[in-house]
Amino acid sequence: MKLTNLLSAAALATAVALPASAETWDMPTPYPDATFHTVNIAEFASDVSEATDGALEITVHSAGSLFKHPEISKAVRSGQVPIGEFFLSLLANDDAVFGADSLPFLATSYEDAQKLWDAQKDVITKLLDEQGLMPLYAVPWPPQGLYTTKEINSVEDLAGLKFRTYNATLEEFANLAGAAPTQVEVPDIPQAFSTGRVEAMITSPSTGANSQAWDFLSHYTDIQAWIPKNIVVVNKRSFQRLDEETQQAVLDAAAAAETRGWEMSQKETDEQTAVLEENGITIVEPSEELMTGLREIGEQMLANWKEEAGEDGAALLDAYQQ
Ligand code: PCA
Repeated sequence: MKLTNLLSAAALATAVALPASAETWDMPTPYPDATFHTVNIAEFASDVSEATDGALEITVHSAGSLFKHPEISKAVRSGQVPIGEFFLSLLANDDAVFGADSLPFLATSYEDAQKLWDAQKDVITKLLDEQGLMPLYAVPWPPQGLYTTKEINSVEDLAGLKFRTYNATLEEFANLAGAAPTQVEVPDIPQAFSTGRVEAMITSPSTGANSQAWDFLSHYTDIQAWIPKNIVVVNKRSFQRLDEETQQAVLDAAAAAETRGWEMSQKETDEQTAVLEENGITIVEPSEELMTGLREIGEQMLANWKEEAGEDGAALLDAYQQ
C-alpha cells in the first residue's frame, strides 16, 4: 500500500471512529434577504445542515455584507470563503463566454433559458475549473423589463437617461441606446434613484418590487429582454476536503435548490409584476417601434459577443440552437 493510501485509510478510520467534527462555511451573497434567490439559499443551507446532522453548517452573509458583489467570485477562488453566490454574467470580465445569458433576446422564455443553461453548463464548468471553482447550481431571474419615470415608446426615448446597470453587457446595451450607464448594486438601488444618480433601469419584476421601485419610478415596460442567472459555486479544494458523504449531501441539496429556484423564479414573474401594479406602477406592453429598436441593439450585441467569445462561444451557441 502506498503511503498516501495508508494515510487516507487512517483518515477514514478516524472519520468513522469519531463523530465528524462540525465545520462552518461562510457564504457571501450579493442580494438582500427578501430576494427569492436568498430565500432559496437559506433553504439550501438548512438542507445541507439537516442531511449532514450539523456536520456542515453554511452561514449566509447576504446583501454584500461579507464581500461586495464584485469581490465574491475572487473570494471563493482564493479560498477566503469556500462557497458564494454571484450574478453569473459578471464573469464576462474574465471571459465573454460567461455573458451569454445577458444577451438581449437570445433566450426570453423559461423553456429557452433552460436550453441555454444546458448549453452553457459544460463550458462554464470547464472555465470555472480553471479558476479552482466548481458550479453547484444556477437559478434565473425573471425576464428583464424596463423601468422609467415616463412612457417609453422607442429607443430614442432612452437617449440621455442616467441608466442603472449591473454588468458589462447591460452597460454596452445602455451605450448603444444612447443612455448614460452607471453601475449600481441591488442594495444601493433606492438611494441611487432618490439622489438622482440614476433615473432608469432594466431588471426583473422581483428586483423592482424588492427595491420598492414605486417610490422613484412610474412605468414598467414588459420587454422580457433576457433571463440572466445567479450561480452558486464552491472552491474545489474546500469541497474535496469534505468526506464523501458530506460532498454528496451538498450536491443533493444543490440539485434540489436548482429545481426549487427555477420554480420560484417562474412564480415570481407574475406575482411581483402584480406587486408593482398594486403599488401604482403603470405596466406597459412595449410598442412595436420600441421592440424593433431593442432587437436591433440585441443583434449588434450578439455579433460583438460572437467575436469576443471565440470558439467556446460558437460551441455554446451551436449547442443552444440544436
Ligand atoms: N436583479 C439583479 C440581477 C438581475 C435582476 O433581475 C439586479 O438587478 O442586479
